[in-house]
This record gives sequence, C-alpha cells and structure tokens, in this order.
Amino acid sequence: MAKHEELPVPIFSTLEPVYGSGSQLEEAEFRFEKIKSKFLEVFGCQPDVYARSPGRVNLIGEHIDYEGFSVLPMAIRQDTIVAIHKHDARESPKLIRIANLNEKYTMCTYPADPNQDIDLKNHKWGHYFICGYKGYYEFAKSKGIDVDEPVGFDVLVDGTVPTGSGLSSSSAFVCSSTIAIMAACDVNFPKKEIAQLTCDCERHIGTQSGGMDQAISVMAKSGFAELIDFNPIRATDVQLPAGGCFVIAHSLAESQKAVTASKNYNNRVVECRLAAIVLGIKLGMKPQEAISNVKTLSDVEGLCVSFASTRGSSDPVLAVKEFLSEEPYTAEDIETITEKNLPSVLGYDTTSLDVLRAAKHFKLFQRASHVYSEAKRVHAFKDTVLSNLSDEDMLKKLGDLMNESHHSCSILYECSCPELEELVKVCRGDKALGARLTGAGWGGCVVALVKENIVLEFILNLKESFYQSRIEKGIINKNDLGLYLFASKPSSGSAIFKF
Ligand code: NG1
Repeated sequence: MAKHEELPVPIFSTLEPVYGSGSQLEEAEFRFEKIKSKFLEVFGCQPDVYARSPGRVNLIGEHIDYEGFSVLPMAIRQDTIVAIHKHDARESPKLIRIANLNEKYTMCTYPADPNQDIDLKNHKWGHYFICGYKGYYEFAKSKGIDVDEPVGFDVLVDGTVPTGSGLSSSSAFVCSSTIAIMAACDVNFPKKEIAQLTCDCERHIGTQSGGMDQAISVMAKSGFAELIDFNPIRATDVQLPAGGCFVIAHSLAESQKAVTASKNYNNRVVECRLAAIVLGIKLGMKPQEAISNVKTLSDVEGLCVSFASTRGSSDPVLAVKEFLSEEPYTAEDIETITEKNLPSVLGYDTTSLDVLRAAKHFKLFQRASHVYSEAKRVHAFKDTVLSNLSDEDMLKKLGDLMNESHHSCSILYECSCPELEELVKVCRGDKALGARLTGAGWGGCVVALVKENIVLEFILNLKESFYQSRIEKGIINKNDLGLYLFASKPSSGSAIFKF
C-alpha cells in the first residue's frame, strides 16, 4: 500500500470525511452554504471546486525547520477554504479576482500573468493566493507539465485560523490556494511533493520559511501529531498519550511576520547561516568551502558531533561553546573569519541584504545553542511518547520538554514578547504540565499541555486571570473568546471538495 504522503490530496463529494458529524459538521455545512451564495453574489456563478487546508500548532521544535531539523506539529480544526472558478480561455480581461467572506478583507485583483512580481513593499492579503499561483506555474514548468495559456480565476476565501497567531494562517491560505488552483486545472500530486511546492510558494511573500507549516497542513492525519523530517520531506505519525490535551491560548499580541521579517524571522535565518559558516571554518573548512557549501546548522552538525566525541560526548552544543563567542558579533568580526564581506557570503540575496541593513550585531552563540538543543528536545519528545513510561509520567516529561523549549526560545532565540511571557506564567500557575510559545513567536499563541480531566477548569481560570481584564479594556469582545482560547485534538490535512 502506498504511504500516506505518497498519495494525492483526497477528493471528497461530502463534508463528513473532514468535518465528522454533529455540531462540527453542521457548522461546516452552514459555512459552505455561505461561501456558495457569496460566490454567486460576487461573481455571478458557482465555484467549480473547493480546497481546504488547516492551521497547525507546533508542539515542539521551534525555529529549526529552516535549519533542516525535524519538528513535531499537529493540525488544528481551524482551516482556510478556497472556492474557485476557472475562466474559459476566450474570456477577457484575464484577471484573478480574490474576494473574502470576511468583509474586512476587500477584493484584490491581479493580472493572470504567473510571472508577475509580488509587490512586497505594499502588503495585501491577496498576495498569499498569488504566492500559490506563481508557485504552481513554476512547479508545473519544472515538471514539464503542459500548462495552457494563463486564464482568469474567480476566488472566494474563508479562513477560521486566527491571523498573526503563530497557528500558521498564512500556510493554511497558501496551501488551500495552491491546491484549489491545481484542482481547478484538474491535476493532483503526491502530498509530499505538494508540501515542498507550497513551502516554495510561500517564500514568494519574502520570508525564508522552513516548510513545517505547509508539510503538516498538507500531510496531517486525524488523531495524530506528526514528526516532520526534511530533505526529503517525510511525516511519521505520533500518537499522543491518553489523558493529556493541548490548549491553545492567544497572547493577543499580533505577530506580523512578513512585515517584520528583516528584524525578526529572516534575521534569525541569517544568524543561523552565519553561525553555521563560522563553525564550519573553526572546525577545519576553508572559508570559501564553508561559504559555498554550508547553508544550515544541520550541514555542520556532523563536524560538531565529531568534535564533541573528542570530549566523550555526542552533543554538538559542545562545539558551539568552544568555538563561538557569547558576545554578539559585529559584521566586521564575522568578515575577519569568512575573509569575505557579508553580502557576498550571503550571495546578495535580497531578503538577506534587508537583514544586514537592519542588524546591529549577530548573536551566533545563542542562536546555534538554541537550534541544536531544540533539535534534541524534538527527539526526546518523540522517544518519550514511544517509551514504556506510564501515561502520567509521560505527560510530565513532555510538559518538562515544552517548558525547556520555551526557555530556550525566550532567552537564547529571543522570539518571545511580554504578553507571551505573562501567558506562559499564568498557564503554569493554572496547573499546565508545560507551556510554551508556539510558531514564530514575537506575539501569537501559547500551547499548554493540560490533563484532560481539568481542561474545562483550566480554560475558565485562564479566562479569569488573563482575558477578563482585556475584555474589560475592550481589547477583545467577550463573545469572541472561543477564537482565542480553545482545546484542540489533531485534525486532518488538506482536502478537495467537488460537489
Ligand atoms: P508561523 O509564523 O508560526 O506560521 C513560522 C514558519 C515555520 C517555522 C516557525 C518557527 C512560515 C510560513 N512558517 O511559523 O516554518 O519556522 O515560524 O518554528 O514562515
């Protein structure tokens, strides 16, 4: 039997396989009816096909996917649905019109040219669909698929993943867009190829993303978290222990990842790359060899482990401690080691040049220490789940690993913020076994591991101790609390609906 990830995205003619039964199914039926009638109202026709992709919560393994290390997320039930109608080749003008069920997002219109540039300086919500559109054409071209002349598309989007929350609303949108375009063009591919393709698509928005979010959104399986490996992308089911439940709570600080990329997300990608090159050189590579061949910390992990073995250990952090300075590096400090200026070390890549312009210094020791230790925690998490420990002990150990991960994100990677710190503290005070920021950070959500039998009490306490004052200040509406604070079970991945 073909492996789950080798199969194409499933095509369903009813909602049950994805939305189950009961109130969740009723909600989904209502939602699809609304999408259908809004589509008719805006575009005067019915959608040909619908695609859905879920958001995700990362349980452990933060900021290491772009360094080539495995991560452990699960899909959540909140998702993005994209309804699409492909125009006939004779119709003109050939435009892509993208509307949203939420009227806060006004219609975006783009030409049908798949080679168009995305105007990154003028950020618009519709850009995420165009990421999928451009990426799909590039992929089809690279596979030698005969794509017809570009035509117009009418598109309606409805998303329930809270934006800027670290739950990857952006990937849910990019994945559902790409899959909707594929479905409208009558093609489908193995999920693992779509996971890679959608990761490449999302980079058109200007972030040097790692691939975790797209991989879990496309390949998730109901009831399981997934251990995601990269190069090549692979997903292994992880059955979480009984008696535990993950609660997701929004810090109410919105993280604007694409807008702050040069100071935050892309800055860390560049710092890791520089740390890897410096380690490579210190561990015996010639500067030019390291610049040409070392892209990520996983590329020099072997060298670091060999060094550690001379000290009777297998921990790459030993090499970090030996060869990187705790003091932040200036550009000049690094250039002395690389014997080349940083723009050339980074291949004059535009997003990296933006990082260099915005950075005062580079914390190579701290970033590399986080990445190697976090990569180890992911495997410790998976090994704990597979161990013979009792459910009780297993949950405690998983909680400890989540707490350690948060500490590392906060202190070494500096991707937390005051609201996240407060919320993590409140969760731990309210009997969470572990709590950590999830996703890119700098705002967004916390994920807390809680015993199933106290989930309701935990949520009520959190409401009192974190959200009530914010409701009173008018930061959020009391009736919207369910969007910001909820328990989640692992949901299923992308799907296509043709009714
Ligand atoms: P968010 O911003 O939470 O969707 C981002 C990246 C991930 C990963 C995490 C940090 C994108 C689409 N996603 O997630 O690949 O690097 O940060 O672990 O950029």
